Amino acid sequence: MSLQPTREDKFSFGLWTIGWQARDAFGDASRPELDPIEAVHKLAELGAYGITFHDDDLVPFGSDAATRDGIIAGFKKALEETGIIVPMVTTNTFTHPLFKDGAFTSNDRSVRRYALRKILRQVDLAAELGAKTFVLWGGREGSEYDVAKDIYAALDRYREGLNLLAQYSEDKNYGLRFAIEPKPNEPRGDILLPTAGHAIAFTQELERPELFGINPEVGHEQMSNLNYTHAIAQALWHDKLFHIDLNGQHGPKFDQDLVFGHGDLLNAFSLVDLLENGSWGGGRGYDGPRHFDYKPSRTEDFEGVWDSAAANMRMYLLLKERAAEFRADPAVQEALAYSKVKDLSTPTLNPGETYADLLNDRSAWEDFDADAAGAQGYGFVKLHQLAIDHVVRAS
Ligand code: GLT
Ligand code: MN
Ligand code: MN
Repeated sequence: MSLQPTREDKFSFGLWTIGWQARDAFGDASRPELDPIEAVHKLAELGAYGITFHDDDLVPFGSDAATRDGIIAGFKKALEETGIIVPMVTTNTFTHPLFKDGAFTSNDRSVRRYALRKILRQVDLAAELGAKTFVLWGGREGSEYDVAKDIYAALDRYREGLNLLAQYSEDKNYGLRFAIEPKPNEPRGDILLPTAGHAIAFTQELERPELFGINPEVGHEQMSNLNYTHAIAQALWHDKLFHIDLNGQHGPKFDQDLVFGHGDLLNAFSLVDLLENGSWGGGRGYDGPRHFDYKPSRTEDFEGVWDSAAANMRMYLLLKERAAEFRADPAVQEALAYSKVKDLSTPTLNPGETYADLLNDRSAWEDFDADAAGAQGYGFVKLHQLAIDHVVRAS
């Protein structure tokens, strides 16, 4: 298996990732601006297939129509020259001070109306560039003070806004699918739809739930101390994994946006195994873009930026290779059987069996040796060690 990325690997990067100038709450930018055209060419050279962006990443906020048209034309030319595609776009509803209390859910109705206009304009550009997915990260939708936000009303307004986007996209035959990106906090003290589970539940309340899924980010779930692989498995199970943001995080702290796999490596391994190979029982994997949403560390110059971009793809391919070897290993198959991992796919009732049949089955209760079952080990540690042996290539 080659560790050289190709278009078939479907690796994509946000323009705001490699273009991050490393301005943070405590310090100024440590890198100059990156020209989006150069970003497209460089990503193509490194083996990526896609680039994604917020409206304002490409066209600075407040640009006039002629400037906007010129920038978009230049960007399209770079896409044509390189073959790089735009699988997803999103809108910036968090940087400008006007969004300090949110966009869809700002207490100020005029801000909510302006936000809808800004997002609809980006929906048009999404369609123009052939994007399939529209991501919605509501980083400013939330509060610091419980008494200052009516959460019922905020969810009503969120729903109203998302319903409008779906209706617009359908009326225009854009065929877009919308992916909500959960995050627990930062920049707001508490953000609405904080985890994958909250966001999935919310999609069920929309007029066209089938057009809405989620875009979970590794670090965002791990900031809540949740298991990212579990979140992705459940999103796949609900058919709601519309897009994915890969990066690295060291547990519950500020959002680190490290290179993929540079945080919890073993969780990254189980994730890649799931995305590539599906579940043990035959549940589907993921065939969409492998999108990296990371921040090249503030310590890096441009050489470090491109090294870190390449590192994301290398990490993914390394883990993909190790996952394939893990699955093919006879010792793993044996350990899996001992651990009864695949037995979980067998329905608990026989075909057509009713609760009356179950109640009549003496082997399930009267004759069942509960103590013997309780004494039996599962061998999970041995199985887990085999996974680690593959990750670190011990043999
Ligand atoms: C912002 C955020 C990311 C989101 C981006 C999409 S913007 O950088 O931290 O997690 O994916 O809006
Ligand atoms: Mn993040
Ligand atoms: Mn993200």
